Amino acid sequence: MLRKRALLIAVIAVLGAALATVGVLANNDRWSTHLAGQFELPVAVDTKAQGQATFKLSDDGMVLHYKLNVANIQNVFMAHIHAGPATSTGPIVVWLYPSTPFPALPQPPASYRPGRTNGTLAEGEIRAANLVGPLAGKTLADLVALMNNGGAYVNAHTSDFQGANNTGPGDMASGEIRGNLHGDGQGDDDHGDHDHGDHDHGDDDHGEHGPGHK
Ligand SMILES: [Cu+2]
Repeated sequence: MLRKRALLIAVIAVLGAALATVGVLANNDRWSTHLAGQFELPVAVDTKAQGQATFKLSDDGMVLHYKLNVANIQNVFMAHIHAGPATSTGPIVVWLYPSTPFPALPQPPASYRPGRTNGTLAEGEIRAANLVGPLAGKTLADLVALMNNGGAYVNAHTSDFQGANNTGPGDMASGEIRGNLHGDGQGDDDHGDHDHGDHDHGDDDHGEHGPGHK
């Protein structure tokens, strides 16, 4: 009798967890991530640069509004959403900064910000037409599915446009700061949803301020 009851409790617990997971996946209309050098792959980047990216889906699911705030980043020139889990790198699926791909020439591109950037690097709207790479021709729902499943990350790239690439902070063309996207549930406020245990930053829970601002 006791065993049966224990089994029943276990089943209820598993069902509850499953339903809670489905609920979160179904209800996300906001996503965010904290970008830092420690999350870069294949090797972490020792940099003071940080970032915070936030995304909010319109009620009709056709427009994804985004904002990318950065702090203490040097020589930034592009930032993207990439497809890929936290454990690997993957292709670009959305251009965040600049909002459309730049041509190979001239170098450096118009988006180049030599020296330090603090504050909002990019803000705009993503529609299906903005999807590139493996998501080209797909719908925003396909991007949302990636973001819900831990399959998308934001990466910001830097360069001094001299000599070799990837020589250190301010010259990381492969990516200087990165953060894996996670769902923040649903709501219209900009506060309170950033209680995920894997984030150890304490001063940037409000979407209007870049991390590192006091
Ligand atoms: Cu990128």
